[in-house]
Amino acid sequence: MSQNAESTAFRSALEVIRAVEPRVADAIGAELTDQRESLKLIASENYASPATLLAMGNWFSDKYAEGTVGRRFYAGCQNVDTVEALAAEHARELFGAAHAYVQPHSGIDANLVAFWAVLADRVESPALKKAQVRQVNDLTEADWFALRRELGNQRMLGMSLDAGGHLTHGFRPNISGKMFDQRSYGTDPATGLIDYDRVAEAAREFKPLILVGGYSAYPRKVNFRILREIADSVGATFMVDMAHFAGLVAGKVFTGDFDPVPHAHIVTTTTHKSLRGPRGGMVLCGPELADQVDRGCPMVLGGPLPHVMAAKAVALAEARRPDFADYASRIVANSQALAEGLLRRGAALVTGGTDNHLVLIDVSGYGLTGRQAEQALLDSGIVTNRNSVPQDPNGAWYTSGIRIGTPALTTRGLGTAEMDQTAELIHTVLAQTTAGANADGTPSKAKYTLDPALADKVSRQATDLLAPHPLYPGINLA
Ligand code: DSN
Repeated sequence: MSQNAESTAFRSALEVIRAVEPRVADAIGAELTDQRESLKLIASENYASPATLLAMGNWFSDKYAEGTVGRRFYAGCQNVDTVEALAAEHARELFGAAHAYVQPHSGIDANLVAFWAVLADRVESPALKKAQVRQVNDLTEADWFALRRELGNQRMLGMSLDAGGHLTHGFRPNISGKMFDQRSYGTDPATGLIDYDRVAEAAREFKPLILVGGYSAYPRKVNFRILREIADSVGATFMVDMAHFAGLVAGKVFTGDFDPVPHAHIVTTTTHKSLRGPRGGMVLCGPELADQVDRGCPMVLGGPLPHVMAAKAVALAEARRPDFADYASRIVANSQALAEGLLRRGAALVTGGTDNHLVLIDVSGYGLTGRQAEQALLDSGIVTNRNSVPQDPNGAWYTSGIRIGTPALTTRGLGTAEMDQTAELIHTVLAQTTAGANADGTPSKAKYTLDPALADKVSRQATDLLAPHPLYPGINLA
């Protein structure tokens, strides 16, 4: 691929946009500059390839395509069929799954599709059976009442939010917490690790319909074989949300007991995190759940986004190349180097380290809340996000943690030596930041003091660290 082609493509696109609304063209250009200049350590973000980005900016966006490949509710979907079938084929091959549904617009959507598929498959309800065989109009008022009661009484067991679980695994701020009677399993307070015996105990007591594995802030591998055994022992469906670590599964860093696909009944993911594709979601499952999963649209999804499915096909093709496995193993090497660098400088890490793409710093050791730490780091050119730690005394808004991840910097080409320098920058900022006070003298969870000269110095050091690894080196918008 000539660098010239990439530059020409993006420059021309911006020129066309600028002719209509220059402020949008300017914002797009500014976003590239900002991303190029910041040390991006948000564990759920990455940089998609130019081919993936370009696959989204076209007339596929104009097409309605409800239904599935070859069975649409709209005419003229032959080209959408091509890209959706390609994305699904790449996903099946990449993950060794029997079935892939690539329409979900996001991770939440993918989880909703999966929840609905499991409910439809598992809930014993004559009314639901009628509804499923397209006799919806035959349902009486009493049937509907029974249907709502039966669906509304189902149980879900997922990882607790402060231990690293995700909102969509049955927590109140998300619809899943309103749909399901939810209980959660935490981590061992001494080690920060999942205690599988406790999960089994909780499953025996609670008898969930769905056991959910997966996380958004747990820095360790999860043994999905054991979780499947627990699910089987109580007759639960085992669902894994691998949104955060899908790239590590695709890149064969997580294999055997740590690969969810052979163990779970149903697996959901986003496509834009460690998998490095476009923003979107996906569901993988065996043949038993495939029909229900394919009803995702219009059951819970709006019309599929063909332009994003085209980009998923491109990104998944990229992830099937041998160099993606190398990328995935470098993500983890970098994460471990970052963890070691922080530990050596005295930081406290949840679980004492990492074996995936993320590190969770307990910043209470620096006398800070997560919010204070996040802002001080941002002032210094380091983009992270605050996150709860297990049994967090500061709640989900202020938190006591900072979550950092390496997928994005690894895409840029930074390696383990630079991770040690990154650890030095993070530690310097956190050690030099002091918590502030409210007007009445009580400790503030948001205010902080950091010498602006130090923040500037760290910002410059971060820029120097990035300089040998330009982001999108093939794209010159000037
Ligand atoms: N918002 C994503 C994250 O940052 O982990 C998960 O949905």
